[in-house]
Amino acid sequence: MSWIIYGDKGSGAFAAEAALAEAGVRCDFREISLARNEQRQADYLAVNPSGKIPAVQLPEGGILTETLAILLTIAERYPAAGLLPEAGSPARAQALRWLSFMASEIYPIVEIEDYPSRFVPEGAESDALKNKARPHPRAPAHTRERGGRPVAAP
Ligand SMILES: N[C@@H](CCC(=O)N[C@@H](CS)C(=O)NCC(=O)O)C(=O)O
Repeated sequence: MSWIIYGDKGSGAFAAEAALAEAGVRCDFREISLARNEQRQADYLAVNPSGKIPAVQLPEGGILTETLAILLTIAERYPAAGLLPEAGSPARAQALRWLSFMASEIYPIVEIEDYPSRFVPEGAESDALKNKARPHPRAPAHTRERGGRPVAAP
């Protein structure tokens, strides 16, 4: 069996797809359309009850969700691909920091921007929240790059 990625084009599922491609591993892609709200439909909720993409089906069977867990699992299973720096190294620590930052700081704000009416009443308040949330994950001041490298800790 091969990996199956449940995701949508232009969504955060790209990370799992990119990691498998970097590792040279074949996968099948099952499209779950966010525009059609398919992530909230019963057949997908049976795959991932949290109603989020991505989810992956592992080659041996079984579903894995949460991008951070998916990426670490891919890196662990295909060490020859060198997706993460050497275990125990300072570079590994920094890579884990950025992965954690993505999962804990950026992803939750994407939900606020994409679905503000889940947090405040629809209308002016939800538009204002969307606008407030938008710049944060795209260009947070503390992660702005200088010379192509991050200059500050999250
Ligand atoms: N904690 C999840 C978050 C995933 C997530 O927020 N995915 C977005 C798409 S990029 C999603 O499924 N949004 C649909 C929704 O919230 O209804 C992860 O790290 O994988």
